[in-house]
Amino acid sequence: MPFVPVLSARAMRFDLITLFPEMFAAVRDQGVSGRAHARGIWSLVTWNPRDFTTDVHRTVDDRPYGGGPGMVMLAEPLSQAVEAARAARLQAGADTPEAPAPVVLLSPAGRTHDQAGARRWADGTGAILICGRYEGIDQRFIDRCVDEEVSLGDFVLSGGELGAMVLMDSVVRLLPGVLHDAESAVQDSFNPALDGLLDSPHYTRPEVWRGDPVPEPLLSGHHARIAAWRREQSLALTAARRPELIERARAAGRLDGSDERVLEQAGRDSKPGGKG
Ligand code: 9WO
Repeated sequence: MPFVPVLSARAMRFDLITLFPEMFAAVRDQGVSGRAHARGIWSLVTWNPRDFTTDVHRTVDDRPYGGGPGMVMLAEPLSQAVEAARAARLQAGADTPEAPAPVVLLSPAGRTHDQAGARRWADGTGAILICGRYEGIDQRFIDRCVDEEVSLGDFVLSGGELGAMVLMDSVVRLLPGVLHDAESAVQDSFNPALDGLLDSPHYTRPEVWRGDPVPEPLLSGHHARIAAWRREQSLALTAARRPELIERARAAGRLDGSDERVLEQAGRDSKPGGKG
């Protein structure tokens, strides 16, 4: 009987096209993502467009056609860096010629990254992430070489690197074996167990801090009461801050009668003349 792998487990690999490779020490060496990297669960390789220039000045940018402030990244060094990354990924067996990793540009013009996106990325083999600098990137490189653009939100950064690190952190922590039980995604905001609601507040010692006590249910030792209190807190916080997430959870059939009663009461409490 021939062995036919259903889905071979490939280690996740990210290739970063960046003028500032040193920045990636933050995600590669620190915290949860750093530990997972040290254990070989994922890898990170940087490619500096400057190393693919051929002029004495190692030029990676030039003035914009049509005028305007700032400089624009040259297409050629970026393109050569991407080709080198793609070849190295195949060489390393990180992906196959049939299913090459996507080339992704971090840009405010992209589709907004979210937890569902992070879960999809966690099922893949990684990506070649393009980190822009200066005023922007020659559009011809984007048109020819970039498969998709991803945004972290409606703000502008000085470069794509921090965005790429945010993206990778959100993905790596979902890979099997990365989190211990103690820090498990089971209790995280946006974990399926929370039905898309915001997480309830957290407390640790001391029991009274500067006169403020820990909420009594958490000290009760009564697991059902604690779970009910946390659910109420999640529902009330989500209704107050992110009402669209309540709508989404309701539409997905994730709120039961008890949840709806909590929401009704929370709605009354938050209205003028209501309690609190
Ligand atoms: C900037 C930009 C602004 C408005 C509309 C589209 C845009 N694309 C870019 C762009 O690709 N800029 C490059 C990367 C070069 C300048 C610094 N860059 C950047 C990326 N700034 N901010 C981001 C970013 C990435 C992900 N999520 C939010 C912001």
